[in-house]
Amino acid sequence: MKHTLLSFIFSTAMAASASAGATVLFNDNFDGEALALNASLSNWDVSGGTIDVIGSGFFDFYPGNGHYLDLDGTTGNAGKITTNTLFSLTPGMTYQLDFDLGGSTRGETNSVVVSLGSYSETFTLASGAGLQHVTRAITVLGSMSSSLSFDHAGGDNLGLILDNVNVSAVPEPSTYALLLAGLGLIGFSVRRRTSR
Ligand SMILES: [Ca+2]
Ligand SMILES: [Ca+2]
Repeated sequence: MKHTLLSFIFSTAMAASASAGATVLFNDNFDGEALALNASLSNWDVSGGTIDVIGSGFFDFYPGNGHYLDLDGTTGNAGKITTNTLFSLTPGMTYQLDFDLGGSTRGETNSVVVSLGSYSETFTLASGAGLQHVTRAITVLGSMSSSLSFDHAGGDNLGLILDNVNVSAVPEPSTYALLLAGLGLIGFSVRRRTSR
């Protein structure tokens, strides 16, 4: 009985932390963007070159993914895309960055630099690398405002494929630990009262 109550409290706490968990700050699957070479985007600024919006019916290198980006457009100069959203990054939160990145499928290796806050990482994919899901957990030491960017190298009009970009905020595990410790104390006092 006591154990059942405690495990109920524990599972409730876990469920609460899971549902209260991730807050989506940004999501773009590019399906709402019109198919076009050297396109502009609703949620991103394009600079330093161009990108193409391709997909179903128009250079569909990865069928079944709606519309997506070729990060090296058709002007011989690869683009850099930067979110219009400026993220307020604060310590105590983990920012989860997710995106799908694919090889160009057209015979060459490409690389892109992905940046958010103090996080920066270069991804290099061979032509046939396939569409890969990337997940990164990003923490910050001090509060800062930052946009998210993908900066593609080169400029031969054949670039990496980008789709399904998502940024979520998740409370750090230490926050959960405090929550669980608090609920554990409640469980303990309930148990003492029950045994009296
Ligand atoms: Ca898509
Ligand atoms: Ca290329």
